[in-house]
Parts: sequence; C-alpha cells; structure tokens
Amino acid sequence: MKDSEIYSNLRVPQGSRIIIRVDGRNFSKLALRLDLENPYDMDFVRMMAASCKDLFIEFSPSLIYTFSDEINILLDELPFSGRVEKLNSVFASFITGSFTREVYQSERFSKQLEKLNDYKSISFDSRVIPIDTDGMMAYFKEKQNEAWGNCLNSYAYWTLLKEYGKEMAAQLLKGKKKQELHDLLFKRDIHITDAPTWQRRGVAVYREKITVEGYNPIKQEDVVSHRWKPYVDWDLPLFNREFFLSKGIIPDE
Ligand SMILES: Nc1nc2c(ncn2[C@@H]2O[C@H](COP(=O)(O)OP(=O)(O)OP(=O)(O)O)[C@@H](O)[C@H]2O)c(=O)[nH]1
Ligand SMILES: [Mg+2]
Repeated sequence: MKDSEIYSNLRVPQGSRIIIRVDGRNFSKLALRLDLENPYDMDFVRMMAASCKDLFIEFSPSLIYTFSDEINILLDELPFSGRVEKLNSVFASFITGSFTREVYQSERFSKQLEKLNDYKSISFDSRVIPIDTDGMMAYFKEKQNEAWGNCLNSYAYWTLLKEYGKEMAAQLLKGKKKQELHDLLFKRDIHITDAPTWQRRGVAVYREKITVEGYNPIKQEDVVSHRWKPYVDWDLPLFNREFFLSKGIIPDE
C-alpha cells in the first residue's frame, strides 16, 4: 500500500529555506456570512494574527507575514524532514484549526455561525516554495506591495460602490494603476496614505529580543538576561534588507 503513496517522499531540496503560503478557501463568501466590515475588519485581522502567533509558537519560523486571507511563513529549520505533503497538510490544517477556534471563541462571530449554512467549514489551502535569501527578500517585498495594491483597490471599490453600484464600480476600476486609484480617492477626500499601517502593509510575527531583569538570591545581585519572544507587529516598516537584518532573519555579513 505504501508503494502507492508516490508523493510521500517528495522533499524540499536539502539546505533550502522555504516559504509556506496558506490561503483561506472562499473567504469572500465567509466574509459575507460573517458580516465583515468593508474594506477592512480589524476583528478578522486580529483572528488571523492570533492564528499566526499560535503557529509561530508551535513551529518557530523566522517570520510570518499576513494580509487579507493569506499567511506567508518563512522556515529555516524544516519540520518533517522537509516532506512536502506533510508540510502542506499540517500547516493548512493547523491554521484551519486555530482560526476556527478563534471564530468560535469570538462573541461577535460565534453569533454569526448559524448563518454559515452554505459555507460548511473553514479551510485553507497551502503550497511550499523553496527559496534562497535574495529570492526570499524579493518575495516578501512583492507580497507587501500586493497588500498595498489590495488596500488601494478595496478602498476605491467600496467608495465607488456607494456612488455607482457594484457593476459600474468594478467596470470603472478595471486596469487602473496605483497612482490613478490614489488620485481617485484623494479627490473624494480619502487620504489613503493615512490609513492604518496594518491595512497598507499587513501584519507580521517575528522574534523580538526582550530584556528581563531579575535577582540572583545565591549571589545576592541583580541580573539582566535576554529572551526571545514572538512579537506581533501591526506597524510594519517597508520590508527591506535593513528590516531582515535587524530582526535576525538574515545574518550580518
Ligand atoms: N470584508 C472583508 N473581507 C475580507 C477581509 N480580508 C479578506 N477578506 C476577503 O477575503 C478575500 C480573499 O481573496 P481571495 O483569496 O482571492 O478569494 P477567496 O474567496 O478566498 O477565493 P480562494 O482563495 O480562491 O478560495 C477578499 O476578496 C475578501 O472578500 C476584510 O478585512 N474584510
Ligand atoms: Mg482565499
């Protein structure tokens, strides 16, 4: 029987870093069923961030970056000996379990659950991306750029929707460049660059060094030690080499 499991030994190339990207299945429908606020719902993002933190504690990745319904996880140490089927299935199901628990525990969303009737269960898909250091930095920069594009698009869409209705709004936005979307919003007195950072740049979880002050009763002296703690950053800078260096994600040359 084992012989039929032809992909079970497929592994990530040795010595490679990987990014695992998980993405919510049909979250546009889930957003409607949960009555999420448009274009951004902070409670939804809080739940996504809480699941990212759960995953960070369980698997110690170097970085997790989330925006919209996707989560990008950078791993240097590969669990499951880098077996692709294991990585994809475990990470997708871990996030699914954690996020579902968040929804059920939320006073606001647990009330909406009976309305999920045609959306039977929350699930996420997953893929593994082997990548080198430069590719990894380019990947996260590109993702953050996508988050910014999403931000412009969704603000513009919900603004035009009020003026013109669904179809016309979609039509008017077709092929618009970032600058045009920015100007379209600016004309309506919406200063998109003042939107909260987490909407424009997404949210990340990484390790932050903290200083702990204590007392050694044997030596009878104050002691200072350092610990690493997962930190959820809602106020991200733009991803660049400096960011990856300062968080210990790439080594100092
Ligand atoms: N209202 C609202 N919707 C959100 C928010 N964050 C994510 N979403 C929804 O999540 C969707 C994510 O996009 P996609 O992943 O492309 O769409 P999907 O419906 O999940 O489709 P598949 O991933 O292909 O299954 C967005 O289109 C929104 O509908 C939010 O803060 N508020
Ligand atoms: Mg999705």
